[in-house]
Amino acid sequence: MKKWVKNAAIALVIPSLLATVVGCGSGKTDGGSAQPAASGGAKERVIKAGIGLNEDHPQGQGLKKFKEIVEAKTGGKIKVQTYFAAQLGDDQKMTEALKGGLQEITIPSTSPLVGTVKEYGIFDFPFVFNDPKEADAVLDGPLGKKLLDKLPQHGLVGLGYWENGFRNLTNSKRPVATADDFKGLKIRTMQNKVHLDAFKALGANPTPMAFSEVFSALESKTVDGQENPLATIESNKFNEVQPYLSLTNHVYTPFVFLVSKKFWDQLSADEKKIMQDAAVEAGKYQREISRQQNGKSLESLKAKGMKVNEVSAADKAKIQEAIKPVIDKYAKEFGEDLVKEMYEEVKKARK
Ligand code: TK8
Repeated sequence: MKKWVKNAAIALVIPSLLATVVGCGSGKTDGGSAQPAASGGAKERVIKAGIGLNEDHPQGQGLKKFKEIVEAKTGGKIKVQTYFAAQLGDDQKMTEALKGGLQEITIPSTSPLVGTVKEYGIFDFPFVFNDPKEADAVLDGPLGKKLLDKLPQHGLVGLGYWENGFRNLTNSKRPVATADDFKGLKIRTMQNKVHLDAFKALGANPTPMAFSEVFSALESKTVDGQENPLATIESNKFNEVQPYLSLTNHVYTPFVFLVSKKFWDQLSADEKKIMQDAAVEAGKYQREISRQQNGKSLESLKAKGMKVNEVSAADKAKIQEAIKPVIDKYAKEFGEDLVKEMYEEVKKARK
């Protein structure tokens, strides 16, 4: 082929090849899939908000409330596409997607976030809170903010805390009422080293696992049990594969409302205020329905045939004693001053 013809052919082909590579390679949204500013100035944006739990779960209800508020307050300029039940992946995968600017919002438990902000592990200590109002006071106070302030360096912005709730143990082997009853149980835990080490200290055999894999692991008996709040146990039908429910209430897990910093930094001050206020307002609503649902779920799970047992205060104290070395170890790792501050905040909230 004549040299000039070859060069002309290359000159024609390369730009379109480059456009293809750049187009599919980036995959990144530029702050939602922003459209040119529609009339009225503000940009139109379509953003992806994904969570791990079902639409009927209080977390799903809270996200729909958030969507409703944001779309109303922006006159539809910001459209929130909602994805439930880990359609976009589990907590850790969606959190990574936010860091990369591939997704705009997710609301994970704080436990799997310890790989990003290790200090969130203090909320995995057992029996820290006696009731949800104490948790609200600590999370919405200076300590909760101190931890939110650690997120931007990791490409994340935290707009506040919602409620996952008090965790209870289910399993397919036996009632668990004492520290000894945990011995030998294969228990699924969140991807969190405090939970892993605490269950090991009780003689259990813990396996860290993403939430969306839990039902099939229970059904196939890969694991004997798991632990989650009552609303989650019911919403994910764990009662169908877990005969025993033990009301351990061993840990209160918060959700943290996360926004991709790549997206957040593209927003105007007005857009940021709308998002922040909506996360707080929807969070208040979500906490309320979470507490109502947990009450209803206990009765419903009993009616569905789960064998429910309480755990006495004396036995909870023995459980706490058995895992004390684990808590002491992680208090050093997370910062003893921070742990001290948490217990002081709890004491203040109790008064
Ligand atoms: C849902 C999870 C879940 C958590 C777990 O995304 O993994 O057990 O309690 O609810 O965050």
